[in-house]
Amino acid sequence: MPDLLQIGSITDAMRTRLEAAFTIHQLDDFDPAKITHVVTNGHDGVNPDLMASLSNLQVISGYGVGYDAIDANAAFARGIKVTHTPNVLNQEVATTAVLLLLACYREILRDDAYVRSGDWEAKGGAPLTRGADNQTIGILGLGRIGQAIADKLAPWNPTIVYHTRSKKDVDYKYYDNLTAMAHDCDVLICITPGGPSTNKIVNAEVMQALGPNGTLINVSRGSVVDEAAMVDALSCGTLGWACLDVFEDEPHVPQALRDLPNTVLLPHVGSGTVETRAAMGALTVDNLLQHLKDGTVASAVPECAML
Ligand code: NAP
Ligand code: 8YV
Repeated sequence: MPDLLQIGSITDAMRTRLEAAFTIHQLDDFDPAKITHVVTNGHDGVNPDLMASLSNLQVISGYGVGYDAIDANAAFARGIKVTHTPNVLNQEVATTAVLLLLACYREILRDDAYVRSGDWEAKGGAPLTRGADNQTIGILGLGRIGQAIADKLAPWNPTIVYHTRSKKDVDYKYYDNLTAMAHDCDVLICITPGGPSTNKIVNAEVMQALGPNGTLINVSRGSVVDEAAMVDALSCGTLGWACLDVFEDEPHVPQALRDLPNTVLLPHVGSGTVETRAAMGALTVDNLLQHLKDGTVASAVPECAML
């Protein structure tokens, strides 16, 4: 059987299907020259030195749509197919973004604590919250998931605007300048890929433009937002609120961010339901098994689509 290198954890369902077709190796026990296939995830990716050492590598199958932890251009140059799991997680990640927005506006965490602590009985009704209807919501990255977020927000009657590098064929207002868009928004939702082109594009200037009444939601990658600048902006009130599923150095979240009351923090669970992770796992394995069968893959990343 061909030799597969496993990087990071895989689910039992994935293991069962993979064991029937591959000899699975762990990182502490493999012969680099024998490995033809790799299974990994969005967080671990493949270290460049490791990739260089796998002289017979043919496929890297990523469990997740984001592949910023894999050098897809280097893989393409060697004829290695990189695959990912687009579309099957669009609705789940969009739900997470909407959940964060609503939790923040309606102070769900504060009010839950208000009931549990006995403050309701002791002090009377909780302070009022912000209404989430009729907001201007800027989407940074109107791709598969960004569009699903826009669709899912419709019942709250938002004005959707967006920023991407290229204008899309949609009716929403397009901004070619992120700071200008942030200035006009109540909420900025980040859902671009990570990597060099988006590194810290949500900087101090963008957050200042979003302003003291603004809410920043990041469900993309921690690298997209300047985390230190965000802590400063939230601490001194130049940015109102932040709702974060992703961080610069996961799973380490700066203590300053944890101590702030104007944040909602999640442990990178945008796609983290049983149903969606099962669909992602199935596609991750499908790509590997299809390659064994006929040399093709089901969902290559764009850089490797021509291979
Ligand atoms: P996609 O369909 O490729 O959409 C990406 C969008 O970002 C496109 O509209 C693209 O438009 C825009 N974009 C790319 N680079 C940009 C830049 N430098 N400046 C501005 N806009 C840029 O990807 P997707 O499937 O929606 O996934 C998006 C990302 O979400 C993933 O790559 C991943 O990092 C993240 N994600 C997170 C979770 C989670 O658990 N939190 C789960 C799934 C995905 P242009 O090319 O025109 O710029
Ligand atoms: C995964 C993600 O949890 O798909 C992505 O890009 O960020 C998440 O769905 C991550 O890839 C870890 O596997």
